[in-house]
Amino acid sequence: MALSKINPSKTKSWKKLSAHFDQIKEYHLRTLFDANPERAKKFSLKYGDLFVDFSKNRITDETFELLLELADEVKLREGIAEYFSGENINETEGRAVLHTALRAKKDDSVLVDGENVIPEIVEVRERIKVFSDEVLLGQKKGYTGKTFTDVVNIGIGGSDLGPVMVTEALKFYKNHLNTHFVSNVDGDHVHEILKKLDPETTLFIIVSKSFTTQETLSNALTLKKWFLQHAAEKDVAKHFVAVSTNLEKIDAFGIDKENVFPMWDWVGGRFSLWSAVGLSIALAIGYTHFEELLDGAQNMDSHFKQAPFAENIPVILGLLTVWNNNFFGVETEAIIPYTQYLHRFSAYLQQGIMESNGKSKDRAGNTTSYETGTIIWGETGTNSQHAFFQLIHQGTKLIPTDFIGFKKPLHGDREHHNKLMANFFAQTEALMNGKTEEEVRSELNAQEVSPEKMDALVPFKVFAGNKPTTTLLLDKLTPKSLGSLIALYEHKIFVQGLVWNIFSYDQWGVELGKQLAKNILVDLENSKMGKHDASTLQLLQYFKQ
Ligand code: G6Q
Repeated sequence: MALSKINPSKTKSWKKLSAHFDQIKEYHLRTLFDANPERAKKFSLKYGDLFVDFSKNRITDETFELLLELADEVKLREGIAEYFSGENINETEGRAVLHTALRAKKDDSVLVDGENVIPEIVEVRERIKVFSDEVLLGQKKGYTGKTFTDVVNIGIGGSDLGPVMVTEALKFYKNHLNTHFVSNVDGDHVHEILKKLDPETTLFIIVSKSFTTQETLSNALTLKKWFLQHAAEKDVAKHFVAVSTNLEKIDAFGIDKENVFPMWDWVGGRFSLWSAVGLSIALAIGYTHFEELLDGAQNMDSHFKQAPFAENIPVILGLLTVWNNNFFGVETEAIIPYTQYLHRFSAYLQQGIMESNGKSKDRAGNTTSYETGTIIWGETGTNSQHAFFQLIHQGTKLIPTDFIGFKKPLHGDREHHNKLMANFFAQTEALMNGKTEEEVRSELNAQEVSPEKMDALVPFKVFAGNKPTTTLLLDKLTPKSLGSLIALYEHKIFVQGLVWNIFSYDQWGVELGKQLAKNILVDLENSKMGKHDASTLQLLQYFKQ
């Protein structure tokens, strides 16, 4: 079975949503809250230790009902069943999409081409456990008999962003190993990291699903060359590990078969941190924490699979994006975590969301007549308040924003945490309410500002408000809660892609640049120049001078 191929804009519910939008588009959130004292309660959900308040979105009861109708009409329920059961929903690559199987319970069964993949997954999990335990306990040693102190993950895109984001996010749980990430083919990146390493105590993990990625292979070769300036060829086996589906290519690199962790083509790179791609995570925080991360994701999977849509967090958040994107015409969404630990979270989600839903052909191959994937961006609060929040508050663009916060700080500093969270709540309140002319005038009055000055200042001090926000409040940043949070966004991606009738799990758009770069590299390394447009040719010649 394949995913439905229903043009959402032709459904009855979409048409109803359009008519409804015309009626309510000018409603102010203030008025909606005044009119219904139950609104906050009605538009909030709790699952485990995650509390989601989406009441500050520009919706009414009717919007909510119509969005749920849309989900039914585009056959979201059937789609979710296909997603989890290993159907080939990544049609253009002929693959299943099974990152959810990577965190499934041991006795679950998920069939790919008639074969249950769970036993293999469990076997690899066990190998990750044994390997990380041995490194952490000092049983695995480097070529001079010293225990490992540093781990370098060499990968890019999906083979880098997830591990970096999670190891940063869970730094509080970190052990004695230092983790480093080399991704950019910019030699300055790898050479900067090399300055911090000791060949005798460094473990290298080459992560590449295809094992053909130029950036990763170049960095891996540079690191191997550096290593061999200190050690012998036979020592490579002790210091280099690989995670890939391409076993032949790994063999040629000289990596010991024992040190090869498989992955599967039914796991997309950007969703692969739950597999052996997360080996650097297991090493950084220990296997038990890694398993808690998987557990948290598994919890969110159960919720997404089972909860009725009206109580289903990823479904609702996905539909809200559709509402904002396709009816309010918003182009971007900001994700603002109020914890420094999540400083790579938006960057990670930029790939997850934009590579998945940045498509303009529908599942039947037609150009979509409606907008699809939004632009994702963000930084941590409160820093972003002092940077770009001005535009969210008073700019001309409507930017729905997710605020992610935690009830408890990890280091227990309540004083700091209250200040941080006071800002967190203040922002969503300010974005919703804005500041009326009356409020501005009474404030200026209290400051005894002259009437002339007041008249001049008022227009600039008025905030329209009515900016949509969604608040996600968790208990504490733990491996488990992080796992749930990531899985929530993964499923939100699925919901949006399904509604928009696009294929979320391929990424053909990334290919063209890679192909051209190969040709241009030949031009850069040779005296003769290939065929290029006048601008590119001029730039290449200037670069080579
Ligand atoms: C993710 C993409 C992409 C991929 C990188 C690295 O979904 O497919 O970001 O992860 O291009 O690919 P390899 O793991 O094959 O080196």
